[in-house]
Amino acid sequence: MADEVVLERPGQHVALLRINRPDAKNALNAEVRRLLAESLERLGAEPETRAVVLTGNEEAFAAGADIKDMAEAGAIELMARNNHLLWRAIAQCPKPIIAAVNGYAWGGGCELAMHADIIVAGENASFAQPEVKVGIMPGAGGTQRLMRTVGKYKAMLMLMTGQPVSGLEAERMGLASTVVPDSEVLDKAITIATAIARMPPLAIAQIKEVALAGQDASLETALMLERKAFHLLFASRDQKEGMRAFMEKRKPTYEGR
Ligand code: CO8
Repeated sequence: MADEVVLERPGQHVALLRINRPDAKNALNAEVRRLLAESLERLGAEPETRAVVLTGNEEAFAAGADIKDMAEAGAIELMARNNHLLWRAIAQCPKPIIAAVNGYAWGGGCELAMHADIIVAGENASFAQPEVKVGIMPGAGGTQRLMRTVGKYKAMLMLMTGQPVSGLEAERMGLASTVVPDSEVLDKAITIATAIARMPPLAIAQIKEVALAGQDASLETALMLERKAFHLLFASRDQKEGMRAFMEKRKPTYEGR
């Protein structure tokens, strides 16, 4: 059986993870979720990777959790699977993740996209939380991340009707960072990842950690987190290099130290 998550290296310091279950519209079965978590943990820890692009194929980013894997499961069995630990591994990846979305990003697929830091959507991509149509509700952060991303009224409409929104609508709603013609999605995501990979990695890591943690804290606490991280970066060589390069009118070289 071919690997259900494929790792490629499209450029220096950039990793590309491709979900590869074309016969099942990239539905997230246990193996895909395990491989995604494992890969992101590994990429998150290796210094040579500075940005990760996450994608599917032209038809589907991922059409949800695998319904066939859970249709007959009971509550205790689902609980014992401890899937949240795999999702947590994805959420806690310290490297920037750019989702390149074509086709269906439904259910767990939309939730997976919302684990990314940046979403590049194809015009005809389709984002939905259709769980309600099969008698359940989102279980991997969909209710919470969607509410925080697009606000109550857009979120409730999607959650309670299961109706999809296109890539164009998603971008207007703030559910995608940018929208491009379908054929340009992956290139655009790789271009963004490459640009981020040229930035000082410690600053990128602090931006990600503080921006995400601050979302769930009071403004005062979040501002304190920001201030501490800002001060901390002055201990890095890359801060000295960046500012000296500016003054010397040359390009900086960042080492992640
Ligand atoms: N699970 C399992 N198999 C799927 C899924 C899925 N989510 N989506 C598609 N497939 C399979 C189909 O069963 C079909 O397989 P087969 O050829 O063996 O019959 C194959 O992929 C191709 O699909 P279709 O023939 O249906 O293709 P269409 O182009 O006609 O339709 C759709 C594409 C519209 C995407 C359609 O497949 C569909 O509606 N899929 C289900 C979408 C859905 O309801 N997703 C939400 C699932 S629930 C969920 O995600 C809960 C998240 C909670 C996270 C917690 C983690 C456990």
